[in-house]
Amino acid sequence: MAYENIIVETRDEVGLIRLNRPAALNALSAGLVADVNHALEVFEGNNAIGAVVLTGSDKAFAAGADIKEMKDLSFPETYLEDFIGSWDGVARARKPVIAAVAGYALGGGCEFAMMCDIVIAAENAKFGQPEITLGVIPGSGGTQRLARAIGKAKTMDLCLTGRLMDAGEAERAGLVSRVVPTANLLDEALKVAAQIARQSRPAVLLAKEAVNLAFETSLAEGLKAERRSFYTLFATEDQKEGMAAFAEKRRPRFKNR
Ligand code: CO8
Repeated sequence: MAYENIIVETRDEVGLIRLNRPAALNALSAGLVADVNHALEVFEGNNAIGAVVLTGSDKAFAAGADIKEMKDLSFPETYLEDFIGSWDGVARARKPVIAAVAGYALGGGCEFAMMCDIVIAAENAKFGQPEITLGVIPGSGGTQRLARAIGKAKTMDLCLTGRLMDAGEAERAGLVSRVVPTANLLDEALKVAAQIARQSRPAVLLAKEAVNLAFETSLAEGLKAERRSFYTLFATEDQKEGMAAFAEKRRPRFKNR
């Protein structure tokens, strides 16, 4: 399907979504978010796809929600219509989504990246929650997911001053898992996604669910759920195959993919 605001491709078992509003530095408009949600739903329903990469351009992953589109909205229009209520499709994906971030990831762009499961940053990446400089605050995780990812001190600093954080600081703070040369960003992200897509799908989905639970439940409940999922995977052929392959010193051939 052709989209107006994104480019969608598949690379073997990996789905690739590129944000594509270059004139607006990939600012997140309602149309762009609807396109991303739709493309993700298609990948979710496609058994041939095991992981998704979400990326932008070398200059911008996304420079935030589209300020020109929202500047004249009133409180009732935002609240009663829940203006960004459906903008968390990325966070609702069950398959792993990897953000490949080059350039600006600001405001909703940073929040979009944080909805992904792994964030890989190019050396030129810049993260920030500059909403305060527009007279508002983050609206989709910039105070919540960011605080869980990098702690209170830096989250307060970023949200209250609106300053940007470079890739090195973002990696040290724990927001991104790896920093790579800008020219290699997409290849590295696709490699990581392909590696995930090769694993047993039930194990991948349960691993993602279990890690996410760590941010939503008590340690005791999280450990119980983790153990239950661990035991459950012994009901899969892939567990037999994975452990047999180890014992036989060969690569596993997982079927549930
Ligand atoms: N919205 C609309 N247009 C934008 C945006 C944006 N967020 N960012 C950039 N643009 C446009 C510019 O207006 C400009 O358009 P034009 O050529 O027509 O004037 C074009 O993109 C290029 O931008 P600049 O000329 O400003 O490029 P620079 O390289 O000089 O500067 C910056 C790049 C620093 C990124 C600068 O563009 C900037 O500060 N942008 C705004 C960043 C920002 O404040 N983002 C937060 C927005 S609020 C928000 O995200 C709320 C989130 C709500 C929840 C979202 C859920 C996912």
